[in-house]
Amino acid sequence: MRKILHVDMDAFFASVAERDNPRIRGKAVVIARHPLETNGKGVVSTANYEARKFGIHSAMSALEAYKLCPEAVFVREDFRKYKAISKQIREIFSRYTDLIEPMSLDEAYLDVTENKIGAKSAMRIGKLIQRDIYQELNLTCSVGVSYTKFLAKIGSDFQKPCGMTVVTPEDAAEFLRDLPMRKFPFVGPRMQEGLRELGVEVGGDLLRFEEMDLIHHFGKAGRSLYNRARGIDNAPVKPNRERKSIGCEMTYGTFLQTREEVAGEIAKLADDLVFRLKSNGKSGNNLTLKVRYGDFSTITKSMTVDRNIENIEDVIAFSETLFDEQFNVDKPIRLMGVTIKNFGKDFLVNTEIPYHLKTAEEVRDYYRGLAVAASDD
Ligand code: TTP
Ligand code: MG
Repeated sequence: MRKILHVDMDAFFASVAERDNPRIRGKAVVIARHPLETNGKGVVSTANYEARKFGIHSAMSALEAYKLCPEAVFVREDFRKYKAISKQIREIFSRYTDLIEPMSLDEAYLDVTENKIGAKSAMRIGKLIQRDIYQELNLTCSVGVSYTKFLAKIGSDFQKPCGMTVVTPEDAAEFLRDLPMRKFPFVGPRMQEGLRELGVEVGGDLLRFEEMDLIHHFGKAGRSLYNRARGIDNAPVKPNRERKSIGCEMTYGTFLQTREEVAGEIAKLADDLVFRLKSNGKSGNNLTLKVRYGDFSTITKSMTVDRNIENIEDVIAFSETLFDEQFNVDKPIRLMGVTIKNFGKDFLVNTEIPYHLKTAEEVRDYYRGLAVAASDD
């Protein structure tokens, strides 16, 4: 039986901001540029627990957050700092095991079945890690302890902040039975919607389905859902994976048939992708668009541009440019994916978003200009 921990920092960016600025401690803290500085643009990365009491959360528009709590302190992201802290956290993990799989700046899986301090109890290691992180970095984290990665991940989210949740093989079935689908890792809003249409609200509802049914509805993700609902997940903790690319893709149960639908889905993919890029501290200057048509023919096209792609506006504009040049909706589309590679060294020097552009056409022309300039040389 494996012993796996999932460690996730509490309100990570916001806790760092509070730690490093005593004047804002105890206040509602929102990580975003102040909407009054950006003409109401911008999105909340995260908020501290005080701000969450007002209903503020990640991915909400900064303007909406401001309306919910005008007194909130808005703090800009500082990815360089997060990266440095993330390294310190990993150093703490490495005191206990070398089997560490960082998932983002603020979370990692650890396999502690065999560990460097010869501890029998994974919970004990979880507590030691919480202690070290608190004493040395002045930050708190929550820990999930289980025999699979996905249960450990659910566990770390189960009681936050400063929580520890243990899910044993004996408890797993009961634990999953009443768990709402939104708490299942890797079940995004769209899959949740699909599941809701099938009458699946909690883990236990999944037990009614055959594996083939779920594969039919959700592709590969359906298979892992089938297994996970039964507490099965053999995925190993893979240490030190140095990623060469970061991407995300989506399979459409209902094929995309119009250019408007494509635009809508590109926007969603861009949102997911930029979040993954940021949480990995990466940006790159090559964007690849993959399209699989209804007849399963699959085409990927990529473009290299003159700077690192790291904001949603860039990803949308370059994806749309590629789409219009290389693809069409003559055949219905069953899958789209966007990937960024060629990671730059000077990542996360924020490229300025062209706020001066007003209409969608202006924005598109602006990016087309950049793309053309890049492909000329
Ligand atoms: P999370 O672990 O999802 O959130 P959190 O650490 O802020 O809060 P929690 O206590 O619930 O774990 O994400 C880690 C960091 O990633 C978060 O501090 C900010 C960033 N982030 C974004 O930039 N955008 C997002 O939509 C989310 C969810 C997180
Ligand atoms: Mg977190």
